[in-house]
Amino acid sequence: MRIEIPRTHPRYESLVIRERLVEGFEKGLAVPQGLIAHGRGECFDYLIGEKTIEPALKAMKAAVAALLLARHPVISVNGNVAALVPDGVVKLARAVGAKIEVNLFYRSEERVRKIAEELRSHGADEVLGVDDAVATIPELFSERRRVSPRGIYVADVVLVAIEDGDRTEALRKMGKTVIAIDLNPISRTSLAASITIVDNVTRAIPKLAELAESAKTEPRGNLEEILRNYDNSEVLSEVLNHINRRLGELSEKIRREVRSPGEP
Ligand code: PTJ
Repeated sequence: MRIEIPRTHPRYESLVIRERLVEGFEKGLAVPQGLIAHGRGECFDYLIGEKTIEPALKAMKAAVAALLLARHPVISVNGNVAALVPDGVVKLARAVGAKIEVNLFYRSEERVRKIAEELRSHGADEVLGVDDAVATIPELFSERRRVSPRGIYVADVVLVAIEDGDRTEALRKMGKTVIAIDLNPISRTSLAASITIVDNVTRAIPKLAELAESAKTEPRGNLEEILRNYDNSEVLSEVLNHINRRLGELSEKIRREVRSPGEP
C-alpha cells in the first residue's frame, strides 16, 4: 500500500480497492487500460450504491448452480481480476471444482506467466492458458481468441469478469453458458451473457465462493430448478429499475436537504 488510508475515510473501501489495482499494475499483472476500465466500473458501482443488490444475489445463486452442475467449468482470469481477487478466484474454483485459465485482451507471455504465478502463490494447483493457449475461439480476432484445449475451449460453463463484449458473444455462439461479472448492466458483455452478475468483482467473487460452499451439498434437482427458473433479462431489468429508483430517491433527498447559496 503506497498511502495510509484512514479506516474512518468515507470512501475507505473504494480507495483500498484502487490501491490494490495500482499495486497489481506495478507488479505487472494489470495493464494501464485496466485502470481506465476500473474507473468505468466505479461509476456504475456508485449508481448501484456500492453494495451487492438483490438482483445480483439472484444471479449469483444461478451462477453457483450452473458451475456446480457443469461438466467442465472454467474461471477465466485477466489482469484486473488477478490484481483484485486472486484469493477469491482460487477459493471459488476449489468450491465448484472449476479450472482456472488466464485469458488476456492485451496478451503478453510475460504477463500471462506473472498472473499464473500470482494465482499459484494464492494456492492454485493448476493454471491453464500459459503454455497451452493453442486452441482458437472462432470469429474472435483479439488475443482473447487463444485458449487452452483443456480449459475454455472444451468448457460448458465459463465465468468471465471485467470483460469486453466480443468474447462473451463468441463463447455463447459456441454453445457455452457464460457467467459474467460486470458492473455495467448495459454493456455488451452483460447483455450477451447467460447469467449476469452486476456487482464489483471484489464483492462478487468472495460471495460466490461462500454460496458455493453451502450449495455444493444440495441435490442436483434443486440446482436444476434454480437454473430453470432463472431469467437473465428480468434480472438486468431489475438492476436498471434499482438504479432508477435510487436516483429518484437521491434527487428527492437533495431537493429537501441541500440549500442553494443564500438560502436560510
Ligand atoms: O488484462 P487484460 O489484458 O485482459 O485487459 C483487461 C481489460 C479490463 C483492460 C479489458 O477487459 C477491458 O478493456 O475491459 P472493458 O471493455 O473496459 O470492460 C470492462 C467492464 O468491466 C466495464 O463494463 C466496467 O464497467 C466493468 N468493470 C470495471 N471494473 C469492475 C467491473 N465490473 C466488476 N467489478 C469491477 N471491479
